[in-house]
Amino acid sequence: MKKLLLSVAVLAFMSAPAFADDKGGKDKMDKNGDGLVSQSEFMAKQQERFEDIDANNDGSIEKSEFKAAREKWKGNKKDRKEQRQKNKGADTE
Ligand SMILES: [Ca+2]
Repeated sequence: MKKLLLSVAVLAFMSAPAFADDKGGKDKMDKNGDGLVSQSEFMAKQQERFEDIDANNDGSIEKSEFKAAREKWKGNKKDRKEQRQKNKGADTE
């Protein structure tokens, strides 16, 4: 049960930012530029995310790796928010 919950949490974590990055997640995943994200394009992105989270490259995500990735993502999200606010301030000056 614990593994199932962790798997669901990992999937939610991996999927959510896919559509929320600063360069438009959908466009970034749409490698062939047809305006659609195919299953293979989507899964390729998820594989990339899995490999990012699996810091020791053992093919499994441990709780500590998940936590570290989550903190990194939170930091990146905060940086993007600050950058947007800076850009917004520069536009109004
Ligand atoms: Ca690992």
